[in-house]
Amino acid sequence: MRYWSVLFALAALFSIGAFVYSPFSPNWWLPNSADEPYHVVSKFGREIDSLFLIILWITGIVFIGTQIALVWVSYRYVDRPGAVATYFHGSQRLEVIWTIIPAAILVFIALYQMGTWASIKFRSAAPKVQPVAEITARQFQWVMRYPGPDGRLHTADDVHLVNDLHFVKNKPALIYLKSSDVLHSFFLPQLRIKQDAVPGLTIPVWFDSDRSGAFELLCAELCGWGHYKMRSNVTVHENQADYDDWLQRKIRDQNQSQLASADAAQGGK
Ligand SMILES: [Cu+2]
Repeated sequence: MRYWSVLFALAALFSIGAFVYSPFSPNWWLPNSADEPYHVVSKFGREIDSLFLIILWITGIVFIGTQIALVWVSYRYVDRPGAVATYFHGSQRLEVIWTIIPAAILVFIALYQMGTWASIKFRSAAPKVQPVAEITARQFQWVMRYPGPDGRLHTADDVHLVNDLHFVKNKPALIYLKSSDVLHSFFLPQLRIKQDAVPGLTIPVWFDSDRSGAFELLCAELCGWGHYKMRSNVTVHENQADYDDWLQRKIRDQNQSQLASADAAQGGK
């Protein structure tokens, strides 16, 4: 029955088409900002994407090769009357070859990605800047603590917000990530940043954006029934003055609500 080889060929053609198409359509398989689908907005984003593409090329070429072999073998060695199957134990040489080639590819990827990994994850690579905020994940929100006018965290003038991350364009942003209950994962898809939030640990995370605008922060670790509620806003400000304006407004709001609650505690006088 050669029909099977035709069926395999169709499935292979469809998948190979998807492989060939994907590098030319980043918006199809990589999260980019909605209004500029081809523009990766961060330095790490570009590095991560080039790693994705290299892996896509390697797996794509191997995939195309194995699919062609699969279709050819199922076509060429179809069951025919009178054809007798032969059995053999295996080929040591073949096994050595198909072990060494993937191992070499894995070693290449492991070495090739080291620089990117180091610049995103090694603490020695963290930018020497004041943190933008301390972010504590909890079921089910991101509690964000921004340094107030004194520029320092954990002082009386800190600004407390929920699900609202702000930082400035073209400047390295550093946050301290915590969790107060279970594992969460701090995920900035358009910036290609992902870091687990681990109870008991304070983990520095840094990133940048060369484009101002609105992006997303998600939790990428299924952390309970309300996991989806951790989708949050990210705002990248055009410049420091813009950011300072925003923070001033938040400080005013916070002071007002504190006054209001103090007022209410005193019986509304
Ligand atoms: Cu979560």
